[in-house]
Amino acid sequence: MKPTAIIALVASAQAHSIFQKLSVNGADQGQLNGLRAPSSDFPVYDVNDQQLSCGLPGTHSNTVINVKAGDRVGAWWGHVIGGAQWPNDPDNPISPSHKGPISTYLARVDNAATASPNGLRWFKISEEGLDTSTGRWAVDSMIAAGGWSYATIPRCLAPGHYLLRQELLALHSAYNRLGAQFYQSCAQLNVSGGGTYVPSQTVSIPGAYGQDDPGVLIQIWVNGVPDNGRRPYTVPGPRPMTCPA
Ligand SMILES: *[C@@H]1O[C@H](CO)[C@@H](O)[C@H](O)[C@H]1NC(C)=O
Ligand SMILES: [Cu+2]
Repeated sequence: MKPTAIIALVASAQAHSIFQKLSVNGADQGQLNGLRAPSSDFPVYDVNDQQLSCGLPGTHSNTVINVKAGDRVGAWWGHVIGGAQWPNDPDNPISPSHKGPISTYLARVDNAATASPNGLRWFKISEEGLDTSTGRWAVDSMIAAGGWSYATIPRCLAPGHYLLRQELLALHSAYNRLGAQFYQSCAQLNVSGGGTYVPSQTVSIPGAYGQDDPGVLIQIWVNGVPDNGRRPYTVPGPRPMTCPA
């Protein structure tokens, strides 16, 4: 490999991110506790990759985190495991170049500590894309919140074990096919309280996205600004579930 190629690889590696910690109503649950998180900060590029479910290989906690329906859970993102790669790391929690949406999904499982992440029926509980009035992406909100990105466990949800999957989709190079970068980990939850609702509309992951979906293969740079020209951006996948009235 030529030295220039190595430098290019290192430069791109420095820009990635890992979801590696959970909070419940603001209470930090501890580094990698209750999580399945990649050890590498590299993304998944292929929407049909099995690792699109809970991310690249890494740690797998034995813990299941207790939450109540209606709780606000936070996912914490960092450049590498532990957060910053070095003091004043400008790419922690992620390089600001990595504009894009953040989505949170749940899937019912029998045992969140041991369930396979594949073959599950996922439903989305929250999404943030682009604010066309400000040009602000979900990733910008996450950086402004010190690496935290939040979702609320729906109040109507039936109790039981779930995997929670948060996905950050970086679109800065999404103008190339296979250029969009999917980052994700899963948290292992035991949901109590709540109601009886079990969403019937679900998707497979992988399976929910196509490589050429308009939210995956997209040029967000318009006149040198990564704001999609302030045109509406539709986050890939289904819309978030809503509780029955
Ligand atoms: C889930 O949480 C409920 C309520 O705290 C608890 O009673 C139950 O034992 C937990 N179940 C499992 C399998 O962890
Ligand atoms: Cu990156």
